[in-house]
Amino acid sequence: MRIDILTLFPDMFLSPFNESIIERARQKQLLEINTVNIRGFARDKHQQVDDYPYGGGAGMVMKVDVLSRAIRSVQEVPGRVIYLSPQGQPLTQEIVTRLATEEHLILLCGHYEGIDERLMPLIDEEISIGDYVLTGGEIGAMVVVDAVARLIPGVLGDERSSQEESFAGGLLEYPHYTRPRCFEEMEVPAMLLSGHHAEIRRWRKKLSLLRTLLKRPDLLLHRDYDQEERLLLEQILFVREKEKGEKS
Ligand code: 4GX
Repeated sequence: MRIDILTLFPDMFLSPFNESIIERARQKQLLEINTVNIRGFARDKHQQVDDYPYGGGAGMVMKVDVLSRAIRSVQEVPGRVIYLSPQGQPLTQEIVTRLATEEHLILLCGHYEGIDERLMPLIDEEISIGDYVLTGGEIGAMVVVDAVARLIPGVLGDERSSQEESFAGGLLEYPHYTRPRCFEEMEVPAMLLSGHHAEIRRWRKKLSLLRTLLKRPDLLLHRDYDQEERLLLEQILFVREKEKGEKS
């Protein structure tokens, strides 16, 4: 997958993309990331990339001619152009999964009051990373790259881990434990030491459901449940007295 990032601040991406899993994905050529400095497409002597808004008002607007040249410069291979903005579709794992199937993404990072509206025909999709206001689109672009990259086959060491985690199944993750067995009087749950793999799997699923119910009940509303999940939820919601304390 190729990702081009159009930005006024390419240096902001240096450490996030030159460390850890993203760096390894680039080394392995599973992912090609290019940062493109928008200022390089300004033509006047001051290299101006923004200007005063028509009609007046505070702040500056990014220039449509400069931005369109920047976008077209990376379109020798057509790519999906995404503008990071609070007005976009809120980013979800579903959107991330769809973006991960693209061969070429072009992420446009805006600053100031945003971009000239006439750039919109060149933009395929507007995405927001959440309902809050950032100083620019760069951190949003990093979030998109990070979430998409880990779904590219070969990027995570263990192929199962991207699917087993949070949200992949629409549920939060079950709790994890590692050594020592006892820390400040807190024991690792006995179930995990039992060696009964089928029961451990069920126990984890039940705790995923319980945790989602307590922390993110909104995630449970529009979800399809299989037979096992219905049973586990029923157990969670209607534990009868005599069943308390029994292994469940
Ligand atoms: N999720 N920002 C975009 C410029 C801007 C201002 C107004 C359109 C209209 C953001 C977010 C975000 C800050 C990026 C403002 N664009 N990006 N920028 N939330 O807050 O992605």
